[in-house]
Amino acid sequence: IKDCMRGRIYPEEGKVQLGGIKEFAEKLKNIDRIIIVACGTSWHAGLVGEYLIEEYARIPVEVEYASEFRYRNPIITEKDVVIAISQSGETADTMAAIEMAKERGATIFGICNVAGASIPRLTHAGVYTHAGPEIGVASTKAFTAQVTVLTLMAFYMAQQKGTITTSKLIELLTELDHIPEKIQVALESNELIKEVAEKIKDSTNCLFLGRGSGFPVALEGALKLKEISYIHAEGYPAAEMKHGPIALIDEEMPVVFIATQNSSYEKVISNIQEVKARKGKVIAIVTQGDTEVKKMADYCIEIPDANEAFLPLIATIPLQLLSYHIAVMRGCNVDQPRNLAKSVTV
Ligand code: F1P
Repeated sequence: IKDCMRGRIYPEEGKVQLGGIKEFAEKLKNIDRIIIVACGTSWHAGLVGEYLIEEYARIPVEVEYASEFRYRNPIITEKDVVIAISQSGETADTMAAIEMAKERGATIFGICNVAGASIPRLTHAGVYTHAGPEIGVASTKAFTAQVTVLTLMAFYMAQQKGTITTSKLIELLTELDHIPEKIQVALESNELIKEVAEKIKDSTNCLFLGRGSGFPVALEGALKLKEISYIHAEGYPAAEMKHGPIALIDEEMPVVFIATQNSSYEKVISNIQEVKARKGKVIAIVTQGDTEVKKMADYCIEIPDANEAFLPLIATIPLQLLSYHIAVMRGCNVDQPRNLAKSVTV
C-alpha cells in the first residue's frame, strides 16, 4: 500500500502523493469525467474505482468494458481522463480502447503491473501496482493491488479538488494503513471456508449478491468461481435479485451475500430473508461479531470491520479462497484453467 510506484501515504498529515500522475495534478482539478476501460477482473477493480472516485473526488466516472468500448463511437473530449487497468499490460481490447481515446484527445492514465509492458507505453502517465506476476492465470493479487491504486487515486484526486477535508483524509489513510492486518485476519477463516466449499462444491449454479462497494466484490466472486471451478456463477447488485435471478432460487442454489455492516446492511438482510423464504442456501460474508445475519444464514464467514471504501480489499479474499478450495475439490487446475489465457492478446 505504501510503496505503489512513486506513491506514498502520510496518514498523520492526511496527504497522498502519487508521483506517477503528478504532472497532471492541475488538470485533475478541471476534468469533466473519468472513463475507466478494462476487461475481466480489472473491469471489476474499475467498478470499485467508480465508487471511490465519485464518493470522494466527486468526478463523474463511467466504467466500460474495453472489448465493447473499442467498437463503439463514444463521445470523448480533451477534458476526459481515461484510466486503463490491466494486470498483464498486454490485453488487446484495452490497448485498442486506449488508442481510440487518445486519438480523440483524452489523457490516458494506466494502472498496470510493471513497466515494460505494452499498455504503459501507450499511456501519458500512470501508476504501477508492483504486485508481481500472477502465478496462475486468474487475477487475484492483481485485483487487490489495482483496487489499492484506485483508492490512492481517488484520495489524491479528492485532495487536488478539495472535496475532502484533511481530518477525513487522516481518518481514511490511517485505516488504509492497517488494511494489510485486516486482510491477515480475513485469511484466518481459511479452514471454515474449506468446510463451506465442501458443502457447495457439487452445485451447478451459484449467485453472488452485494450492494454499494460490495457489488463489484460479488461480480469478482462469481468470476473467480466460473474461471477456476467451472461452476456457472452470476454476480448481481442485491437489489436486482427481484428483477430476475430470484426465479432461480431453490434449495439447490447457494447464494453468497456480501452482508457486512455498511450503509446497506439492513437492505441486504431483507434480501437474505427473501432467499431463505425460497429455501436458498445462504453463505454470508459478515462483519466480525455480527448477530443478525447469523440468525438466518447457513454459513457465515467473518471479516474485520472496515469503512465501506475498503470493503472490496478485504471481502474479496474469502471469496477467492472459496473458489480456490471448490476448484481443488473438483480436481480443477487452479493455475491453468481450461480455455483461459494469461494475456488475451487477440
Ligand atoms: C484481463 C483478464 C483477467 C482474467 C484472465 C483473462 O486481463 O480478463 O482479468 O483473469 O486472465 O484476462 P488484464 O488486462 O487485467 O491482464
